[in-house]
Amino acid sequence: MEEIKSTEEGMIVIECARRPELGHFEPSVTFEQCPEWVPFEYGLMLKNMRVMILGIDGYLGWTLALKLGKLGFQVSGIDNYLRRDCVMEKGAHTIVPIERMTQRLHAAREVLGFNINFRRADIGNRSRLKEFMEEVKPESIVHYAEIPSAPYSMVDCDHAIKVQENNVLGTLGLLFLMKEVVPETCLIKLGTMGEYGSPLTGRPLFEGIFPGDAVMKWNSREWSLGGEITPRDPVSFYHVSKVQDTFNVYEACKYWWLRSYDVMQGVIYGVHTDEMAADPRLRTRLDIDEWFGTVVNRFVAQATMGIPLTVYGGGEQIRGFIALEDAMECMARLIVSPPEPGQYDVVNQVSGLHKVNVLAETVSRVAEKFELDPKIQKLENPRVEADKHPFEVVSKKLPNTFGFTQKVSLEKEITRMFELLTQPEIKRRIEEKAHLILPKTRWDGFKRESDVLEVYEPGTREDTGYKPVLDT
Ligand code: USQ
Repeated sequence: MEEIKSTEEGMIVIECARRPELGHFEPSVTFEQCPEWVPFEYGLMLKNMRVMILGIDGYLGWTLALKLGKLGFQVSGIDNYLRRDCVMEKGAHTIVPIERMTQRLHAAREVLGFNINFRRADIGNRSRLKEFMEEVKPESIVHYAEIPSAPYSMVDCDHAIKVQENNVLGTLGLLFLMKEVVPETCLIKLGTMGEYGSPLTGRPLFEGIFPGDAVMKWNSREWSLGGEITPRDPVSFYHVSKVQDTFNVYEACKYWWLRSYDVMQGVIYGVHTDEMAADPRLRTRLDIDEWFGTVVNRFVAQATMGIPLTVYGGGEQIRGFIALEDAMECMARLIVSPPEPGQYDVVNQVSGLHKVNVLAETVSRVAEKFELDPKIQKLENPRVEADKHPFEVVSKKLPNTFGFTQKVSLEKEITRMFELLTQPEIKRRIEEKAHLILPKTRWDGFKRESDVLEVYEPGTREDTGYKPVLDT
């Protein structure tokens, strides 16, 4: 945030680019002595740093807003309630009831003691977003304003177009706005591990860009791959939208010297952060329907209601996962350490790799502590995805560069979920939408419910397959 300038006398002084009224600093002032930087839970942060969250009303956006507010950031955000609308359109609802935004803001003020500067706006409404950006002058922008569902994007042509239009064009417009209004601000863009697919060769999933010493060999010749974007093999039209975003963000950094972290996030699960636990009005949404529910969240809801856990296909497919609370910590750590101007950097944000059928076993084991006795059902896979495949994920930057270590184990977060989901009001809300659990959206375009291949008791299958590798 400091600018080095030469004075007329030829002396080097440092001016605070953030608050020029502070005047020039002594060049000998160390980073730790700078009054603009203050210690916080994860090191040093820019005092009252202004962070704008696009998509602040969503599962992640709201959770992050509360976390950042509590840590002392000045939080602003926009949302057009698209997530609420898409879920409603499918006849579903969040099983954890959430307040309207005005109530949420009020509760954050009353219970946690900070204000969030909210504006109802669509990311596609560039004049409105521009006005808000000019007013707030965010020092970091977290971009969650996308439709986050693979199955929703596969419903039909209209849904595929809606997802790609919202996600790809929204991000592209945002990049132009940032160039115009806040070119020094870091864009923290939510990508996804699903951009990489699951290469059958076993090639490691590097952090978006090949390491310097990677080489390609062919026909007795050899080339360096270092610094090039790694191959992408998206697994739905939604994941394709994320790949398109990747290239648009990468280009914008190249052309205009914008800076960005592209966060390749694994599947997030869970309900807990300390801030949300402070008051029921502060909770974030939790979806369990076939379109917006992700696998762990769905399994816990199913186990709560005695519905056999819906493992798609053989259940041998492996994905990267991270608990909500850990994912939010990663975001806070990235926000305070922006990349250099012009730098496009990628982090793989996962804390564990799991096979889907093993997840089902884990949820079942924890369920026993709540006197639940779920079964597991294997369904014909509605998706087109590799069932058996190797999976080696490189995720070194968050632990090694940003100091992140996993705090929440899978079992711990599943336990917290059962504590919440077994409450009568929430059970009632799951019950109301139980007919939306079995998948009817298929990647082959036909609309029909998947056949049940088998139903079995947890603990009766031996796991003999490939062991995933997380290289940290
Ligand atoms: N699956 C089941 N049973 C279910 C639901 C899912 O076996 O009832 C399987 C799927 O076949 C898939 C895996 O679980 O192999 C993960 O599916 P998911 O629905 O939990 O997650 P996915 O569609 O991959 O997308 C989710 C979020 C998305 C995020 C992505 C991260 O919706 O926003 O980008 O996770 S990742 O998967 O790493 O790309």
